Order: sequence, then structure tokens, then C-alpha cells
Amino acid sequence: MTDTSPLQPIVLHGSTISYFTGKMENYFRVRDIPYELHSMQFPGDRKKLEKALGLMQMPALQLADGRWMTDTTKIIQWFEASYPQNGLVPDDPVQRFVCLLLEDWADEWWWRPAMHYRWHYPEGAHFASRHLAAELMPQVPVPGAIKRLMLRTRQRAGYTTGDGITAESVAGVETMFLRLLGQLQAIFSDRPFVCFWRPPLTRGYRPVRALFSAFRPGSGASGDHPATGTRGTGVGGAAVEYPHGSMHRRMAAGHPR
Ligand SMILES: N[C@@H](CCC(=O)N[C@@H](CS)C(=O)NCC(=O)O)C(=O)O
Repeated sequence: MTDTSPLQPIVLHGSTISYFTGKMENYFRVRDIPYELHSMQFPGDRKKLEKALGLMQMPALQLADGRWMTDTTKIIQWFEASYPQNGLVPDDPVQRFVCLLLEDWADEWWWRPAMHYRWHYPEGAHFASRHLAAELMPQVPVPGAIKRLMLRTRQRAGYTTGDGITAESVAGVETMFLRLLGQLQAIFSDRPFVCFWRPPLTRGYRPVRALFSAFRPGSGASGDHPATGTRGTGVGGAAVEYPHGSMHRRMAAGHPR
């Protein structure tokens, strides 16, 4: 185990279905760093984070001494620099560059298809808005249906239609994504990691990784991915039913939508 006792407890503020929270959790698990996941609570946590960090971003990390951090790329880099023994970033400068490049590519570029598949289709939007309303907004005194509508509208405005995924570009986003799956399939049929002899940073990137294995590996929720329509563990360990899923079946049937 990496000895991070002076930092403990490390509290990860996020959501059990947030891809970036999952990326951070995967990193901690791979490095054997203990952490506590706290579901953000809105609207209160927005103000708290804006005060502590200058912006609201999920996830955010708090160390025992009160320091806050955000942005998974920078947080992981900080841990890698502070605890280099058995780190995930290769020592060789060329491999290191490729590793960081892949991490950035997965982190920034695959966000768009991830959000598209989550929020564009009714079954994904239903699942995610229901889950987030229950996990992040239990105290908000409005009916669940209104919370779900607010979440769907907000997320689509920020992450799908509002991010330029219009009716004309849907096919392009999906084609690009399916092409990536084909390319990754070719790589993973030959070796367990994208490159190198050990897991690089991209190993922790959930949107890519999720499609090939479990959604929340190590959390006791193996296999709980919306696309596969299986069960997982949600807030407080409660079982979560995911919708039987469109994306997996569409891909299996060779239909991009
Ligand atoms: N580059 C950031 C991206 C994090 C991110 O985009 N988080 C989303 C939710 S998963 C967010 O906080 N968006 C702001 C908002 O929805 O208000 C990271 O790696 O942590």
C-alpha cells in the first residue's frame, strides 16, 4: 500500500456514476491509496466548492489538512510526483510523453461520445437523471420528476446539444466511437494494456475502460454498466438496476443507433 497516512482521510467528492470520479477511484485503487467517496450534495456543495476552488467541478478532492484539489489529470500528476514509487507514469521520457498524451486524449476527446450516449437517448437520460436526482439532490424539496427534468435539460444544454452535438453530428460522433472500439479491440485481443508493459494512466479512464470490463471495478459492482443492462451497487450500497441497453445491443447488431 502507498503510505499516504499524513493525507488521510482523503475525501473524494463526486458521484457514483461520474466518469471522472470513477477515473480518480480507479487511480486510487490501482495505487492502493485509501479514500472515501462522498456524494456531492446540491445546491450546498456548489457554493462550498466555488469558495474552496474558485469553480464547481466534479470530482473534487479534500486532504486531511484542508487542502482542496480538482481536475483529475492534475490530481493524478500530483500523486505521481509525491509518491513516485510504483507509480503509473513511466520513467522513460518518450513513454512518459506518450502516456500523458493518451491520458489527455482519452480524458478530453472521449468525453463527448460518453456524454452523448448517456444523455441523448431516452433510456440513458432516464437512468442518469433518476440516479443523480436521488444521489445528489435528495434534500431539494421538489418532486422527483421535476428534478429529473432539470437534470436532463441542464446536462443536454451543457454536454450534448449545447456542446455542438446536433442532429447532423450524431452519426459522426457515433461512427467515430465505433471505430475506436474496433481499434481498441484489435489492441486488447493481443495485450491487456493500450501500450507499455504495465497499466498506463489511461487504464483508469472509465468511459473507455468501461466498455471492455466493469463500470466500477473493485467496488463490488462488477459489470454494472448501463450499456450492458446489468446490476450494480449505488448510493449507500443499494442495488441499482440499469436499463437494458441500447448501446451494447446496437453495437452487437451492427447498428450505430
Ligand atoms: N478535466 C476535468 C473534467 C471534470 C468534469 O468535466 N467534470 C464535470 C462533471 S463529471 C463537471 O464537473 N462539470 C461542471 C458542471 O457540470 O457544472 C477532470 O479531469 O477532472
